[in-house]
Amino acid sequence: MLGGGAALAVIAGVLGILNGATSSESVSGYEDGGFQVSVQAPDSAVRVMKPAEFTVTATGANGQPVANADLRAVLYMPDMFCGLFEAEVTEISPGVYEVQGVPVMKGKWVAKLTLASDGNQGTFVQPFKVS
Ligand SMILES: [Cu+2]
Repeated sequence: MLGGGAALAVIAGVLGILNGATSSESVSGYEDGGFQVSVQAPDSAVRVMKPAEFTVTATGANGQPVANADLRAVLYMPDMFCGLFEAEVTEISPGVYEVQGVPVMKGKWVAKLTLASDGNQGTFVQPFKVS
C-alpha cells in the first residue's frame, strides 16, 4: 500500500516536470549548522491529497555538495495540530535531494527539513500553501 503510493507519487512528479510544472516553483535559500541549502518549492500549485515536491540542494562550508547526508523532512500545518507527515527523501544526485509528501488538508503548511552530516546538523523551515 505504502510502496504503491510512493511509486505513484514519483510518477506524478516526473509527469509534472514533463508538463513544465516547474515554472510554478520558487527557490529559497537557508543557512544553518554550517550548511547552505536551497529549496525549490511549489508556488501555489499544491493540491490537497496530491504529492507536494521539493528539491533540496545542500552545500557545506567548503562549497562542496553534502552527499549521503541524513535528510529528514516532515510536513505539518504550523497553526494546527492535525499531525506530522513524514515525507519521502531520495538523493537524486550528490547533495541534491528530492522530498515528496502528501498534505492532507487545505491551508498553510511547512516542510521542516533536518539535515545531518559529519556531526553537523541544520534545520530549515520551508513554507508552502495547499489549495
Ligand atoms: Cu490541518
